[in-house]
Amino acid sequence: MKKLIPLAFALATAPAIADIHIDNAYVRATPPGAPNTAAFMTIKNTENESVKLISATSDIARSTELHTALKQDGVMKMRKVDDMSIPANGELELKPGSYHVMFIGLNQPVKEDETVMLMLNFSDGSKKHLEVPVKKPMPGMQMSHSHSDMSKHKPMKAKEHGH
Ligand SMILES: [Cu+2]
Repeated sequence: MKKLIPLAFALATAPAIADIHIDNAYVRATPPGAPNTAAFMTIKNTENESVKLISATSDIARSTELHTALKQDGVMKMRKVDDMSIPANGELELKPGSYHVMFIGLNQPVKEDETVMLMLNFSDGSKKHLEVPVKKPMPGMQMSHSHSDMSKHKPMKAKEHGH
């Protein structure tokens, strides 16, 4: 019990506003008629205390939720979570097959090269207002790493110099 007192005191007197950075954020483009999509990003916390992402809001969909995905009996399933914890001096990667921000009930298709406004709310009271670019999902991205390796080595020889 004794250890809890100094911590509570510290929190009450000096609320730490975590230093949070968002990298590589994107929203997955949808085909026409798709009801849902998701946003992915890396959330970096450079403070000495962990911080939680507690909610997200946007106006592109009926609701914006925090989700994770896990494999159950060989099937990928999504589940709503109350929050996502970003460790002290660490990062949390939101990526396909793992944590993501879910947009449910899209008001309109989300097209490549558009920008989605997204607000992230953190447990320390801070907010991040993001303008997230929309990108097409890379084919085979989740299937195999060898595909993405190959894309780095585009066959330059395929185009011959005519003269
Ligand atoms: Cu989801």
